[in-house]
Amino acid sequence: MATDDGQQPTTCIVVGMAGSGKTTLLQRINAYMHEKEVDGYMINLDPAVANVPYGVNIDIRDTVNYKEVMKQYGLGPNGGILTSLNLFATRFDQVLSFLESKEKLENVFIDTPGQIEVFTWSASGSIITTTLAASFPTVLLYVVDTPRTVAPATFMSNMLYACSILYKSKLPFVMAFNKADIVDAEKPISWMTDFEAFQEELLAHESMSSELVRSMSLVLEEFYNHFTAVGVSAVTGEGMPELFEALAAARAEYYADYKPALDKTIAERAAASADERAAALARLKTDIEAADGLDRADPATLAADASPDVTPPAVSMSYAQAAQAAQATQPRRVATPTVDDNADDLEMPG
Ligand SMILES: Nc1nc2c(ncn2[C@@H]2O[C@H](COP(=O)(O)OP(=O)(O)O)[C@@H](O)[C@H]2O)c(=O)[nH]1
Ligand SMILES: [Mg+2]
Repeated sequence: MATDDGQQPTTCIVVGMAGSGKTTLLQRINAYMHEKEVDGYMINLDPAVANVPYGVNIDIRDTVNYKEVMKQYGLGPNGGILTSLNLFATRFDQVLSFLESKEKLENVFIDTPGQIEVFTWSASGSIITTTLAASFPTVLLYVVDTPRTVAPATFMSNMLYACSILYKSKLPFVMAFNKADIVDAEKPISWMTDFEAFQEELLAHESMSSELVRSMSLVLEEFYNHFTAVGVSAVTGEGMPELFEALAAARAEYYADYKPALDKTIAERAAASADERAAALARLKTDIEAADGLDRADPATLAADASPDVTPPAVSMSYAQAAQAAQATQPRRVATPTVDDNADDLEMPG
């Protein structure tokens, strides 16, 4: 099992629907880390954010100007954001080296573009996530807009989205029910463990989709076992200690489950490519031996080999006779002049 030597920072990628409060929550998290004297590092990957309200250490906006990208490539806002992220992903190895060179870092938080799918369903988002997860204990922090998730149907669609991200990334997952200052997060969180409570809520909100939501909730039961959910407020700061506890547990999960699986995949790939190399080498050796054999083997045997369906003639020939016969059937090598359109380039024998 991969062990945690405590040397690497927990890398937390913050995702969530637009307006769920990712950026504001990071501002709160940053303030909390300062207060607790925890070494943190903040990275902003949202090229379209007007103002980053926390002290950002690495900002995508310093590298790519998303408005310029829109103009240059004739793109709309979403295309501009995605292309900017793609451009940044090509340089992500530099970010990685930089993080690796930092000492004493405890936490790295990464803010992602407002529109969730720009990060979670893009090639660059996958590249950034897997690159980070290969080097650091990485955790996904999924931010939920709690006031918009208190109806069973919206709760379910948000959970389905989270579920798709969890299974796509396979990374340890923490769910932060944000804006707990507006709506108590306890109720939606309880729906994950208390099936009856969710059914009651469904009855109270009976609609056309109730049956579908009911069956979905059964399907998602297994998914709910895979993460911790905490109620937080980016505005009041409630739930911060619980959030950091959940992140620490997710870090442990990274070392217990994700890292060994990753190491196993890497080892399997290395073994597979070693096998491939060995097989290619064996093929090459056979080919060389066969070619070598062509020069030295008994021509009669060769003739038999060449047409295995034909029984070789039952005449006994001495090796010398056979060699002679074989020689006689060899086409004579005649030096033929090469014809080329460009006669000047031809080297004529003297
Ligand atoms: N009341 C309340 N509002 C919040 C909270 N977190 C974020 N907001 C508001 O939600 C809106 C969207 O927040 P933002 O951080 O930009 O969301 P993002 O798109 O996920 O980064 C802003 O108007 C924030 O002020 C919270 O915990 N409580
Ligand atoms: Mg934001």
